[in-house]
Amino acid sequence: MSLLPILRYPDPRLHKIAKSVSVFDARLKQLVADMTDTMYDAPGVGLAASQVDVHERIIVIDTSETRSDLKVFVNPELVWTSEERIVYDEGCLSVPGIYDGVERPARVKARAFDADGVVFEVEADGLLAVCIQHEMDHLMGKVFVDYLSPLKRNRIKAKMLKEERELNRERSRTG
Ligand code: K2U
Ligand code: ZN
Repeated sequence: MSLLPILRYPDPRLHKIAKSVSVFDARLKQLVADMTDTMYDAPGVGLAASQVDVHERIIVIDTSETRSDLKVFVNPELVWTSEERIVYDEGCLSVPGIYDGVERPARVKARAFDADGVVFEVEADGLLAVCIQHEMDHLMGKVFVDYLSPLKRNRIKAKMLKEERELNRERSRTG
């Protein structure tokens, strides 16, 4: 069980664009395992490699109630999105404590490779559709607060920076 540190907004590394994976090897499998441990521990229903400062196109998702339906997406792409759109109250492990409405296509079809390099497709609606799009945004260097108004985004940025300063003060105090 290896937990990876999750970057906190507005860390500029969250805006790096991830590169495609070209080698499906033991390193990739170990990274997927560590990302999976980190997601379940957070807890979250998804995690993109960008959030753990690895800028490769890798996502892990588990939106099941029983936390027993892990989906691994390597080099994911959206092959279809619905005209119908929904607004979902999104959060993000990189922006803890902040939730706000984001409008996205209600249903999507995604194509990706699993950790063994086998291609698959998934059709999704509801939370899974939102999560796939949210995580794929991360791989493009986009955080959900980028969809909010500049006023809201600046207030969130200030709040996160204040919390980071307080966290750093606490860390230096406790050593
Ligand atoms: O990218 C992340 O930080 C993981 C998100 C995924 C997510 C974002 C928006 C909407 C759905 C999923 C975290 O899981 S946010 C925490 C959370 C947990 C349960 C349900 C929704 C959000
Ligand atoms: Zn996120």
